[in-house]
Amino acid sequence: MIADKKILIIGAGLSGIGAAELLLESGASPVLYDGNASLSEEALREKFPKDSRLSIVLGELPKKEREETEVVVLSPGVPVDLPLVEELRKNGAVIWGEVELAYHFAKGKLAAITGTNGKTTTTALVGEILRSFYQEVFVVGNIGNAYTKEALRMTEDSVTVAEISSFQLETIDSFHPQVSAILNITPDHLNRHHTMERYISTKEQIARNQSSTDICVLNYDDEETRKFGEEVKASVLYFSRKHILDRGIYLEDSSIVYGNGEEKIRVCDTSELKLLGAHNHENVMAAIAVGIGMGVPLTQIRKTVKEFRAVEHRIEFVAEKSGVVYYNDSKGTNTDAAIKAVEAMTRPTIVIGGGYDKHVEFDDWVKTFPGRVKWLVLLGATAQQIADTARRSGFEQIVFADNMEEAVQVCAQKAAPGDAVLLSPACASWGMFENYEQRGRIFKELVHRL
Ligand code: UMA
Repeated sequence: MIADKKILIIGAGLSGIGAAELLLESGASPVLYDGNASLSEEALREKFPKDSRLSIVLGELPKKEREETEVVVLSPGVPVDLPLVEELRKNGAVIWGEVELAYHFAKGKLAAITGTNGKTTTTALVGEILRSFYQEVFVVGNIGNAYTKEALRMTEDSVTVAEISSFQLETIDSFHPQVSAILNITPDHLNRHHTMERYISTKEQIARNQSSTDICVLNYDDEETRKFGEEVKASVLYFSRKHILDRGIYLEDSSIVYGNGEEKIRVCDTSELKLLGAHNHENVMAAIAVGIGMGVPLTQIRKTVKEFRAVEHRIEFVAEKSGVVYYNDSKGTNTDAAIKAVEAMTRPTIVIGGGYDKHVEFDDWVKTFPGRVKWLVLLGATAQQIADTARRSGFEQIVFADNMEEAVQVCAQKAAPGDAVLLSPACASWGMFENYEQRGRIFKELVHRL
């Protein structure tokens, strides 16, 4: 019985608090521990009902807990090779991740999605696909909603989609989704996983408990995940942007097609999607595959993918005004993300850029402008630097704006029907806004007022 165990939760963030709530509700008396001594114990305690049987420890973990703990629940941000974790393991404690703990209490059908890029968008879209068909849907995990927070509310009729990071996969044991997906694997988080081999094998853990009656969705265009398809026990459903598949979801010209081994069924055309960019077409194909795996009829899937408007602030469709389409990519806080956004544009585009100065170069971003960007509207501390970089590469169509309101006005004047306006600043928002969310919301409000 979990209630009788001596349980130590490490990390008092979203995961740790979710885990503590779940354990308290299940009758356990856990210790919530965080290495950061400057956290406020009072503020933490306020998150729980009065008289909770919860101990809170901050800073140094006393010897008693080091020796007596039987189960450790790790937050994903806590490395498994931390000396404290090693010591607890040596003293006989079982180490579970927060996801593993949640899984023990969760009920119903489960889809789990991992990958280096696109996890959040794909998970959010799968959530919508599930909602179009099932009554009781949960969207949990790395997306920002701790799995443990929801697990006790689930019933046998629930369907859940979980975004699962490589950190969370390091500490699973019996976690067993009926449908798993690995979207892609490129180098990331190597400071934590140390080698690319370890990172890859960690991602592959998502399918470790699956059997032939389960489904594993994999990217056929990614060498690592394609190879993995040959060894996995689950039945593989590939998706591909570059190859026609007998069985799987693929792109043929601009159509997304589902091949079920017998016939080819057209799902939709990429021009019907509100999600833009090749990377998003992959996310949509993966979500369709997961939806099929979870038993959602194609009619519902088709309708949902066409309506889905992206996660807020990530090349999010805002509105069409006088034939001009406005996109909010306020999450484009670095040049890599801003490049993806520019490359995703299918219309002549006016870009709003600039912001907080992180002392980076903008050359790679500016190089993507020819043939795509007609005007660049600049604001914030980096405006002059970006303008200089653009001019050096021969791009002269630049306007400076003092604030977002002026920037949106300039865009509306310069844009012709058939154009797009894209807020994708390649910079953080600080100095003018509290955060990128506020920047994006102000932009959207101004667009709606046009
Ligand atoms: N802490 C310690 N000791 C350590 C490390 C951390 O005590 O050695 C403490 C910190 O002081 C802090 C707490 O742990 O108080 C934070 O725990 P955490 O970093 O695991 O963060 P959570 O708030 O629990 O959020 C986590 C995910 N964060 C990470 O994986 C870093 C969230 O993903 C996720 O939404 C949430 O659980 C709910 O499932 C965020 C993320 O950045 C979005 N994920 C990475 C990514 O997407 O690249 C993996």
